[in-house]
Amino acid sequence: MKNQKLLNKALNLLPDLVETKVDAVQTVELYKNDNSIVIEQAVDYRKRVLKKGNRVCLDFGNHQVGYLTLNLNYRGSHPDAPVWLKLHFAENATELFEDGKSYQGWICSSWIEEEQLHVDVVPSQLRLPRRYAFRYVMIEVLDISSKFDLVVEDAFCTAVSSAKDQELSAFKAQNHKLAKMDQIACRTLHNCMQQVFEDGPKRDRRLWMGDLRIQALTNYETYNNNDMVKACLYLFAALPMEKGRMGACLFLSPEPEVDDTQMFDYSLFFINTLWDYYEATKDKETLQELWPVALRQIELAEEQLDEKMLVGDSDVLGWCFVDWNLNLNKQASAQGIFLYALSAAIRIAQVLGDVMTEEKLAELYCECRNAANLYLWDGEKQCYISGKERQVSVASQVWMILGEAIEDQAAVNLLRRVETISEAEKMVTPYMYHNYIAALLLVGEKKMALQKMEAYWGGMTDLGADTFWELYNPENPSESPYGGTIVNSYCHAWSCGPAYFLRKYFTADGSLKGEK
Ligand code: RAM
Repeated sequence: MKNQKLLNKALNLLPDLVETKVDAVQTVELYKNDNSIVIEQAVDYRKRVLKKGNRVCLDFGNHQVGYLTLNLNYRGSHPDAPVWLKLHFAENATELFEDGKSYQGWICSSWIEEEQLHVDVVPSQLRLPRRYAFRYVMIEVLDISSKFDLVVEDAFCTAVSSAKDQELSAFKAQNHKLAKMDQIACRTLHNCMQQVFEDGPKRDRRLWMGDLRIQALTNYETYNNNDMVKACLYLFAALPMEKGRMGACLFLSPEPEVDDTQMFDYSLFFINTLWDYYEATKDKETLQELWPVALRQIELAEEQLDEKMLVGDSDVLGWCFVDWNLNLNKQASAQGIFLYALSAAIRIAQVLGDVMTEEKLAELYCECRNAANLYLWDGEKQCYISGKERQVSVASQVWMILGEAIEDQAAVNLLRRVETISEAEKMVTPYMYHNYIAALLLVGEKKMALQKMEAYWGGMTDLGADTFWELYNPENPSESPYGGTIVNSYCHAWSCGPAYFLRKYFTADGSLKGEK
């Protein structure tokens, strides 16, 4: 199954990591006031002598991904027993108020960034072997001999990323707020750029196809590490699942291997990501070499169409991600995503001069587009519906627009109309919001795109985000698809889109660049 030739290409293109030493910038105390968290500067950690039960919280000033080192010393008698420490790392201050032990959700609790360890020798330097994603570290002395006290004399993080800040393209935002949004988005991408584009450095720390599409787009406007995108495309192509299906995500260690998860939408996004890569680089050789892999995804998706040329309902479709709104019916979104992938495939076939395939794909596109408009359009509600229950959702409209099942003024009207349909299922991830903003821009609704971006990503900024999150539902900020926010990721690459949108579409004078 594994294609060693493609794999070697991928491995040779993987970037090196850059290490940066980051000191803890201050010591803080955190407490809750009603529902909000108050963070106050506290006595410098170096000046504290820690006894049993004492805690000290270090603030590293911004979101970091790396390895923590603590220089430990003591006051009093020679240490006559080990020091028993608990360390709690937090990307977001809220994590420090959650109890890892009470988490009962479906995703593994081992993602919770807590450690307990014994230090036998003090003074000593403690370098934690595991990489963490954090801004804050709470150090708690669980037990220590009464004959001595612990002093943390120095604390620093060896931060790692393959993104080089000196290579970040310059950008002048329209105003201070947007500049901040861009900066947070860039930091999000930066911290997810490790050996591959990770989805989140706290969790799952791996390469996912759906996340890669957005990261790659943002990368072209920011760090421009195009070889890294190429490496990721080759990794996916080299490590297919059965019948050549693209896996939804893959692991690098101990050996590169595809996960056993497949998703209808993520397999197809390989095609769009390949096309975007070609548009950014004009690297035709890669386009040519990976074209068969891309085309195979269309063939496999086509097998899932029914006699009406419709993608099946959620119960037969298998996993199609779309969003973490767990009520969402995915059928209409999947149909739109298929159209979206098909149109990228048609463009690839054109560039490669593969006329026969181009014609076949164009025919398939028309059939699927007609089916969407015939069977999934509700004439009364004047919007797309999804599944047997005829569910209305924002996601369905967005993907039909991105798949160009509906265009021009009709598409503009549709996006405005769906806002007024109260029962319409909403979006809960920056991932789906990204696609929503893309749809608004595609239909020329730039003002609304900017407003929505300001309201949504700005909402996270107002809540103190240093990096943008995996999930943010303005109506329920403590939502989690995992049965507990303690495993949510607060630096999640699929939310780095503002840097892409602002840089590609909005200049400092407010005009629209690169309009489609
Ligand atoms: C989350 C992952 C990743 C995403 C999948 C579908 O669990 O972190 O970002 O692509 O869901």
